[in-house]
Amino acid sequence: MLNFIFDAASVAPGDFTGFTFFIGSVSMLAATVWFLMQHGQVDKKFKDSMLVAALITGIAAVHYFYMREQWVLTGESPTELRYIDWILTVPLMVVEFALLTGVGMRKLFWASVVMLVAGYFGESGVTGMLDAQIWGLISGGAYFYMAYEVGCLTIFGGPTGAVGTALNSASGKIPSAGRMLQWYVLVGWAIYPLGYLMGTDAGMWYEGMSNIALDMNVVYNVGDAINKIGFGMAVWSAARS
Ligand SMILES: *C/C=C(C)/C=C/C=C(C)/C=C/C1=C(C)CCCC1(C)C
Repeated sequence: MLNFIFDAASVAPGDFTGFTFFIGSVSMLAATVWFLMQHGQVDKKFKDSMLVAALITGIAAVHYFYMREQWVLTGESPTELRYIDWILTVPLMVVEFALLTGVGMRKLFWASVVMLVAGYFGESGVTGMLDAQIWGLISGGAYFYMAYEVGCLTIFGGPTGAVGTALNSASGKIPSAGRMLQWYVLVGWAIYPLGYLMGTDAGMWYEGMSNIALDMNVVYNVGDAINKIGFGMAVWSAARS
């Protein structure tokens, strides 16, 4: 049953990108075990949050084992696997926000779908209609809307949507976790458009971004570690205090 872990092709020496896929797969698995174990230790109102954190890293772990496999065997970006992972885990992060704030998240859910579908179209080139830059702008618009809705702009005294209002008021279940969540969306999530720019820079004025020895996949893998494991740890530490 676990042959996707043990039969996986190994990473060649010097393949830094492959190495980050490997580290990603193992640390996602370890984080999942950790969150599941901590599930029994935290206060009742945090139990669902811990379970969702474990689900997020668990789903990612499976995808990372397959992504590593594809990278090692073909040397190509595992774009489909990557976006399947995201389309499952990002809405789960939205569920996590809902658990922390007690506010319904329908708008955030749909915005995340737009953000990821547009990103996939741009990165895969399957549509052939618009180029990566236009899809990137559409995706970025949905991201910006989410950041506004969650209240990221209030960090700078800016406006916010319903979710941000709930997060910033004491009515949220966990007010201090609210601020943390806003920083994750504002800074942690901003890693991804950087990776996207590096992966789709061919022929653009910013071509050469990808020459700084950082592959798009490395940037995405670091982003995932911060936003899936790091965010889960932050929820856990809020639950412990
Ligand atoms: C666990 C995975 C997470 C939290 C993935 C988040 C992904 C994003 C915030 C992606 C955003 C993108 C843009 C804002 C524009 C370019 C295309 C994307 C999809 C990379």
